[in-house]
Formats: sequence, C-alpha cells, structure tokens
Amino acid sequence: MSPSSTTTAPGARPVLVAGGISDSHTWNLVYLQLLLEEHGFRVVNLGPCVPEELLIAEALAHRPALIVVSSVNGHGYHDGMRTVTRLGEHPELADVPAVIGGKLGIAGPCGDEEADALRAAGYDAVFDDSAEGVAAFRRMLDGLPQRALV
Ligand code: B12
Repeated sequence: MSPSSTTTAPGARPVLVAGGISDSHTWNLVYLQLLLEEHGFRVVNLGPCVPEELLIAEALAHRPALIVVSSVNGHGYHDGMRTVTRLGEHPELADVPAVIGGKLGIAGPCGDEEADALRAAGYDAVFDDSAEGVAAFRRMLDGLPQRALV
C-alpha cells in the first residue's frame, strides 16, 4: 500500500458516532460516517437515540480516538448536556475527546451562550450545521494525533 493511502491502520482507535438520546434522525449519522471514513478513520456508528449507558460502554470497550455526538431534532442542547455530563463521570475516558454538532437549537444552530455552556460542560468543540461548521470539523479531524494512516 502506498504511503499516501488513507486507509486506517488495523487496530487504530476508531471514532464513535452517536445520535442524541432523543434523536431518531439517521442520515446525519450516515453523512458523518462517510466523512470520517474519507478522512481515514474507522467508524463505530451507534445509530440514532443512543442511551448514555450504551455510549459509555462502547467508549470503554473501544477507547476511541474521538466521540462525535450528532443532534438535529432540536433537543441537541439538552441531550448533549446529559451525555457529556455522564461521560465526565468516567475518569477512564478523560483523554477521549468528545464533540457535538448538527442543528443543536430548535430553529437550526444554538446560540453562542449554549455553545459555550456545552464546551464548559466538557465538549472539546461544538459545531453548527453550516458549511463553516463542517469545514471546522474537517480541520479538527486532520489535526487528531490518533489518526493512524498507512
Ligand atoms: C427526514 C427528516 C425526519 C425523519 C427522519 C427519518 C430518518 N430515519 O432519518 C422523521 C420523519 C422521523 C423526522 C422526525 C422529526 N423531525 Co425531522 N427532519 C427530517 C428532514 C426533512 C431531513 C433530515 C435529513 O435526513 N437530512 C439529511 C442529513 C444528511 O442532513 P442533516 O441531518 O441536516 O445533517 C447535516 C448537518 O446538520 C450537519 N451535522 C449533523 N450532525 C453533525 C455533527 C457534526 C459534528 C457536524 C460537524 C455537522 C453535523 O451535517 C450534515 C450534513 O450537512 C429535516 C429537514 C431538512 N430538510 O433538513 C427535518 C428536521 C431535522 N426535523 C425536525 C423536527 C422538529 C423533527 C421532529 C421533532 C418533528 C416532530 N414534531 O415530530 C421529529 C423528531 C423525531 C426524533 N425523535 O428525533 C426539524 C429540526 C429543527 C431544528 N433542529 O432546527 C427539521 C430541521 C425540520 C424543520 N425545518 O423544522 N424528521
């Protein structure tokens, strides 16, 4: 395989993708999986409506390079807060970055105050669903140290 190939090395830590606990939308998760794979990551996609217990169990099992929570149904702020608070109860996951993105407010993006509160609660980054948000997410992926390319 050529050194410039973007296939993820076997055994490299995957990225966990999870829909918000109340969120039944699925194409956002398919989109994220394809985007992450395009960036060379192995993805464990937990699907929509992911309970915190499942996310935590999968995170402890996989020790992922990144946890990506996606929410588009308008409950992103509250769901996201719950999730990151529960993740924070597990010191074993302290070094696993977690981000959230999508349509986090009830009319598209959430406000700056809510985004700040989500960061203060533990997310390493909060992305809105604009092209700029996705571009910022891509830049973050390119900078992840665990990204193991062969
Ligand atoms: C299809 C659809 C549904 C289907 C979903 C079927 C399925 N299996 O997925 C059904 C009918 C079930 C549904 C239900 C509901 N829906 Co709906 N749905 C849609 C719709 C029409 C398309 C969503 C879609 O598939 N888009 C395609 C994907 C690829 O795009 P996306 O989800 O927007 O994701 C993009 C971005 O958000 C962003 N993104 C997402 N996550 C992340 C994460 C990161 C890290 C980053 C960087 C970016 C990112 O990247 C993606 C690509 O650009 C949208 C309206 C629209 N046109 O967008 C409404 C919409 C999402 N739904 C909405 C609502 C309110 C609901 C309901 C609450 C309605 C109701 N009263 O019951 C329920 C919620 C059910 C629940 N428990 O979650 C609202 C959300 C409002 C908001 N947040 O601003 C929308 C926007 C419609 C509207 N304009 O009001 N829905």
